[in-house]
Amino acid sequence: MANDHDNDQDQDQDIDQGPGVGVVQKTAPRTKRPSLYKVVLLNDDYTPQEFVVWLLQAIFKKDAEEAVRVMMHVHNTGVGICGVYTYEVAETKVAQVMELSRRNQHPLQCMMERE
Ligand code: TYC
Repeated sequence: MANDHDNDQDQDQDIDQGPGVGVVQKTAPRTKRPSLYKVVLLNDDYTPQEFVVWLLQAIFKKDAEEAVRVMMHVHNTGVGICGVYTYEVAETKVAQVMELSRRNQHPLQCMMERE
């Protein structure tokens, strides 16, 4: 990854060849950027707008204005992105949305999609 300064994590290995002698060998980078996943919200006719706005603030850390904007986008288009996260974070947020919706008896649906 010669031109990739963001992820330039080549590691040098010092091969032991006795006292005073060493060969520095460059190995391939062992780290990769994690895959990212969009968490998307689906529209329905029953979940109250206020609940969706509250959820976007509570789970996705949106401020009030952004939460209303995302909720209205989902309401008007059928689908919208709440955020982009690594796999485990996205999975946790989807589970939190589904559990809060279920507990409040709303049919709100949320899913994750590989970016
Ligand atoms: N369409 C819903 C209503 O008018 C509001 C809503 C918005 C529901 C976004 C779900 O993901 C959603 N009550």
